[in-house]
Amino acid sequence: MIAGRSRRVCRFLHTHLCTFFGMHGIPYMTEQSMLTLINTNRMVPPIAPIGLDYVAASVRKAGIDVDVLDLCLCDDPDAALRNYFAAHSPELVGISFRNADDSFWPSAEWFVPALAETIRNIRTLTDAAIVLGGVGFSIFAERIVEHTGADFGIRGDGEKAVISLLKELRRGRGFERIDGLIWRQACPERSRGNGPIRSNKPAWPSPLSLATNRDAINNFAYFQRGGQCGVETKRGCNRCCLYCADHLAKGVTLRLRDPAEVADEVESLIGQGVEVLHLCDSEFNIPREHAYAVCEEFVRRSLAERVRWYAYMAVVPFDAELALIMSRAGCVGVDFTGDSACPSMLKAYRQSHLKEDLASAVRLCREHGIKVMIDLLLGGPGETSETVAETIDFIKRVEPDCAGAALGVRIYPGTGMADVVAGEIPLAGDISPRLPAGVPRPVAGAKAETNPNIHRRYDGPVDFFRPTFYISQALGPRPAKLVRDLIAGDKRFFEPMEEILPETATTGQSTDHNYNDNTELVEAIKKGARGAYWDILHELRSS
Ligand code: B12
Repeated sequence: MIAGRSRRVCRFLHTHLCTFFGMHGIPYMTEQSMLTLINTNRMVPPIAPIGLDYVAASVRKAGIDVDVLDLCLCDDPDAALRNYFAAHSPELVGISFRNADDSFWPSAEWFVPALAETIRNIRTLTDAAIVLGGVGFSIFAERIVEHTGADFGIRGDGEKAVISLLKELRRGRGFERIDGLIWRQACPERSRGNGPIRSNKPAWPSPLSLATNRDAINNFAYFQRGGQCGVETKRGCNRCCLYCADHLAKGVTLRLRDPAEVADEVESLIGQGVEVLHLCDSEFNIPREHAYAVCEEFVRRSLAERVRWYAYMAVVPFDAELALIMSRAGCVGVDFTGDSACPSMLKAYRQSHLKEDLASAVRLCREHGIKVMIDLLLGGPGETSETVAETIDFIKRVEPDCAGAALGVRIYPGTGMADVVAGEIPLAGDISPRLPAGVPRPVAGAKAETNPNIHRRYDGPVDFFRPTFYISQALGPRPAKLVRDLIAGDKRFFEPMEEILPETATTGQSTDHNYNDNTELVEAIKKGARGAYWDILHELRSS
């Protein structure tokens, strides 16, 4: 058995050889590793499994052997799994599940069945217990454990929880002690996985400090194939947007990283050849002071000379001072959570910005050489053709580089949207839909199946575990056509895909910004494009 650092180097080489060569034909000796982490996200363009990178680093730091099997960079994932488990017998297999679905209407692709299939496959190859984690997993934790037959899941941060799980598997099996753990109570008369599911409180440790080496996955391959890599400056979000599920996965307490630690990590990625980053914070500028401090540290180390970066941001707080330091720190693009430019819709979505703030955010970005995208969320509770028109007209006048006109709000359990649909909180008077004549009005407390605002691609009872969307009925029978007509060919907008027309059984031209299997992006990145996907698509359209 190879030990210590040399073993880790071998593991690193092994992982990278596997990911480069699809694990075919590589001779293995049977080895005992404690933990094998598997990335199952094969969506293209590929996004690096940053969560696994952090978890693997933490486990290694605790002196535990860990392998990373990255199915995204393998040509044949089934063969990769077969070859790997023919040669390795880990004690625990950890599977990262980033996206439970693509959260995009009308594609509404659900990835849980494929995860269940992968788990069935792994069960035929190893007796190791299986633990799930990841942001998509954390949103639906118990349901996914139940649906896939996994032994365990970790809701929230995986770094410490997975180490505790390994320890408890070996000694006490005191599973109730492990924060974040979803587990099955022992059920002696039955075999694996049939006991009742128990959930511990989520794993959101504070203060937050992470390893900065970022060398457990092949970040450079992701940079080449995915055009960017990620870094987090904090975890958690203290906002309460009506539709957002971030609090389920990351918690509502802002857990800030030391700016020097963030900068160390950026330097590690630069050292691996990564030149473009996308911050993985829900909103970089919340809190503003922390964003400012991170930028100050980047400026102090002159990082802008070596890396450029993009961020998701709330529209407020944002001011000239922050815009200036962001641009000096290497920020080249911001995607703002605009949602709408109509006051009643901003209120419905529980946003604290005004439409004037959107105008100011775009102007500040322009003045500081930062490209700007505004993400809109059309079709929410109370949306009418007038409110959509008001938003689109305003955005056209404000002139961002681009705007994402997403139509349809993914309804997540445990969010304000789910409450709206359940009729548990009545719609406020001023956001009640002004429905056209003859359109049935949703009744508070009415069954979801009869709610005319709900859109889905599955049969049976409405279940928010599956991709389920809200599009205000007031937008009429062809809401995407309505939105596209209002956009009227303005190339700055990413439009919703037009409804399937019964007479032709075809869909309209897609000019949307769904990054799920987006071949336009894949081709552009192959030819050398780098950056946030909206920026790459924008460049393609303007050239
Ligand atoms: C940044 C971001 C992006 C960026 C990514 C940039 C980059 N270079 O990384 C971009 C814009 C490209 C993007 C694209 C998409 N995204 Co996105 N994105 C995010 C965001 C804000 C952060 C994700 C992230 O990296 N977090 C940081 C890492 C460290 O956290 P983590 O993955 O959760 O890992 C931790 C734990 O989960 C756990 N863990 C992870 N793996 C494992 C494994 C084991 C075994 C264990 C025990 C624990 C564990 O430990 C980790 C460390 O603590 C999240 C929302 C959020 N706040 O998380 C949405 C989010 C993940 N995205 C989402 C979606 C839907 C998408 C798209 C599918 C959208 C689309 N249709 O185009 C694409 C998919 C792209 C792809 N190829 O996968 C959804 C997924 C929701 C769902 N239904 O599952 C989210 C949650 C946003 C939302 N609420 O809608 N995204």
